[in-house]
Amino acid sequence: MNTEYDFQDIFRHFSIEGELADCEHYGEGLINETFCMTVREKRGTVRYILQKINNKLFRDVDKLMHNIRLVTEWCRKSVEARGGDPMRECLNLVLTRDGGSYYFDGSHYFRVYVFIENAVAYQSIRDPRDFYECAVAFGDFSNLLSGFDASQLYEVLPDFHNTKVRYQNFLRAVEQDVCGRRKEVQREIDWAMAHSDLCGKIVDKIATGEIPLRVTHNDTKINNVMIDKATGKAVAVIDLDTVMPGSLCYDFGDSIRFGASSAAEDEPNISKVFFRYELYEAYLRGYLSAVGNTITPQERRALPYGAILMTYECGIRFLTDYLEGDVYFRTRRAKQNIDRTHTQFKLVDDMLGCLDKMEEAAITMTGGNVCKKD
Ligand code: ADP
Ligand code: GN1
Ligand code: MG
Repeated sequence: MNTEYDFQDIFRHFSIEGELADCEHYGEGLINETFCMTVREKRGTVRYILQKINNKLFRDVDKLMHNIRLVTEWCRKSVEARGGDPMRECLNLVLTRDGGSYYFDGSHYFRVYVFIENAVAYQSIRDPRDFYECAVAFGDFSNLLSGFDASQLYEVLPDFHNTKVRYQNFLRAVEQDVCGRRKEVQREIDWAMAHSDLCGKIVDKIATGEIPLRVTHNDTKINNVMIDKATGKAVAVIDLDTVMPGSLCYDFGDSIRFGASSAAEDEPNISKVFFRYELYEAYLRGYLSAVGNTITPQERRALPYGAILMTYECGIRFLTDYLEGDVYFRTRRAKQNIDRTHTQFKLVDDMLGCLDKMEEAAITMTGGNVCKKD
């Protein structure tokens, strides 16, 4: 048993009837500290996920857990209503003995989830089928939550995908140039400025109500999807720390940003980086097969812009961070944030180059709520 924390004491605060037999580090998450608890219960040996919440990033744990509690409760009811397995197809919080969603031991915050057995969260996409399954998982997540009133959620990371605000932050970093790096990245700054018309493409539509606010996950990577070990099919979406009100196009777009690239996010050799259109189509197909009929025609049309914007936004965030001295994104080598900026901007260029084709596919592909061309 790991002895970093008093796990027996932590365990006793959660409503689990049994005896804690073991508790060890688990998984490869980078944000929280995750453990697997093995518990001897009447029904046999049962595993649970215990997480020490990263309260440096998520400073208001009450708000964070308010979001997670509401979303997991809603998902469980939706899965039950469709005759699915609510202990497997969504995250389930185990409450504390006094009905709370987390336990504070005086210095750390802990929460417990039911362990989703016989499933794996892969770190990278092994083949296009994984990417398709990732799309099914996030499409289904949106579908399960389509009736949920997103205004009940707190914005735990305010303006997370407000591209206009991100652009203002970028301009401020250019202006202040605290590290004297501005000259070195003038070409990248010029590129970002020349594409600033992108910023309002979704934010403005949310403001006018043309695109609805929904529950968004905001970290739609493959390692946040549990995939069934035997069938290779998506089981559930995990890691709900960043659930917030947002546009469905953001979640779709962020998956495309990370998954439909030919190379790593920080690939230094830009000639290796290009947008893999066929993976975009695979994701679109999976997403539309699962998202259901609540996706609106306006949202379908905006899916390609979701991908472009998430990539542009990430690019300007990397560039901002470089200008500010690499203070936000973890770097292992000098200029890593410049390499990251380059890959994102190259992908945006590629996507803009095939925007018509991307839009055509988003509008005409079957699944979801089919819509007509303008
Ligand atoms: P982080 O926010 O640090 O990325 P995650 O919530 O994604 O943390 O969890 C880290 C890892 O723990 C996941 O990649 C997965 O392997 C495992 N994990 C998380 N929740 C569960 C669960 N309910 N059942 C099984 N494994 C889980
Ligand atoms: C951060 O650390 P990770 O990979 O979960 C960032 C995302 C970026 C991503 C780029 C909370 O996510 O928004 O897209 O880096 N998460 C936060 O690699 O800022
Ligand atoms: Mg994770």
